[in-house]
Amino acid sequence: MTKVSWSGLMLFTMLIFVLALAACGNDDASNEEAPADSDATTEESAETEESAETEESAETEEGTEEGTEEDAEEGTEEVDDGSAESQPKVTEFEPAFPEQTRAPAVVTETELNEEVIAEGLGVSWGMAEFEPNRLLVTQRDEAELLIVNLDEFSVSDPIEGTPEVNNEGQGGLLDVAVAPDFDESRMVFLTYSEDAEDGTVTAVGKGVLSEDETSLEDFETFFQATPAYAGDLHYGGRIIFDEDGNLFLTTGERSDDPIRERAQDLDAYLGKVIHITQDGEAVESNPFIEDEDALDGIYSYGHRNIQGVDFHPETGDLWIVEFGPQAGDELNIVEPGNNYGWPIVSYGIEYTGELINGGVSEHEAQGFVEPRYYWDPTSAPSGSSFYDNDAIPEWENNLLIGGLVSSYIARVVIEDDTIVGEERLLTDEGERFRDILVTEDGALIAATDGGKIYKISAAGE
Ligand SMILES: [Ca+2]
Repeated sequence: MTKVSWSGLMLFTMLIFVLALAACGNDDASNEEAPADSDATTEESAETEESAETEESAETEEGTEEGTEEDAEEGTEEVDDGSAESQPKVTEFEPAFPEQTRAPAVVTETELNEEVIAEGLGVSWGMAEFEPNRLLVTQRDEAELLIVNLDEFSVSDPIEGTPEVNNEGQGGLLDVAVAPDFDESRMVFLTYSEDAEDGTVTAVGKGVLSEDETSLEDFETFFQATPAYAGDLHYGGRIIFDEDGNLFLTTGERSDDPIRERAQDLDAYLGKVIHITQDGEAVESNPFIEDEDALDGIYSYGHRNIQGVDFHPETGDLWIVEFGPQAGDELNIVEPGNNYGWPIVSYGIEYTGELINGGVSEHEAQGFVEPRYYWDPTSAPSGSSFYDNDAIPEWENNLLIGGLVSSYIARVVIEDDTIVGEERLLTDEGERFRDILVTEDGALIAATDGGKIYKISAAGE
């Protein structure tokens, strides 16, 4: 045996040791997350606590994806294919084009500062920067709206006047956005799940933030994504303003079979991107406005559960992030009238392991739009934001995406609508990253289900 192979063996042994240390670090993080009154002492029981903390009914992302991750840890070896992903694929599908999944791993070279701005909060589902370094932050389960000050590390009392919500399952107070003319109008927009006849709906409403910032005045619901359904999963719920001051609202298809098939129907607002005015009217240029059988507010369809939305800073394209089934999470560019294929095609499979619709993954061959990217295994990608700032120049036009079950923030590098690189940030925190925001100063703000708000900025900024 030569010296070279011995040193190789030594390196291998050291690598195993380092990996073991890293794994211990993750365990510690998970345990810290267990509620204080829990007797959880192992990672497994900590995860059980966490599942119970979510909702027993949440059989999809929130429940089963955690199970999937556990299975992967127990039963499989890590793979190194040059991508940011270390776990093997769950499905046997092939991508439609090579860059559609597992982009090459990239690493940020800028030195970064990482701070915890706040902790002990609930699930902060949505955030909006309404003044420099001051955020409106929703609390999903408590249906509260708070102000978080990034300079003072302070959190306000709940703002009064927020809507009644149905907070069962994945429901509650969801996203927040401020009107483009907020400085004059002080208008705040919220999305939430609310009770309606025969079930619950995703709703949008608005109210005026009082001068003393303690209440929303004259709050009213102005749009409901009908039909109502008696379930508590897949509300979608992201909103963003376009340059004309109209709103894009995302919905989910309410998860269950067969209601999820309504994602394909143009007479239902389930599984859609919706384009409406600030009063809830359909935007006149919408693609199905001339179609008498279609709902006028529909912009695109065939979506599963859209959890992230932002405009590309250069192209102006609307990029969305949607929860797939097991291993089929998608990044899509939304264009009017397009059909994105759910639940007829998917790069994922059911959480039971069954194939979806017999196992058809190719979108284009079936007449649907191919996702620009997908994750296998599951990432559970949530809130997302493009980076459009000089503070970290190498991140320019990258998309930053919070991951729930995956417990990382994905940074994807895009060239001509193609994903050419992926990096995973804050991988050692053991947190489910629910929403992402880039401040006017160019800091990356990330809110977690574990009640923390992180700030990542260039060192020296
Ligand atoms: Ca799709």
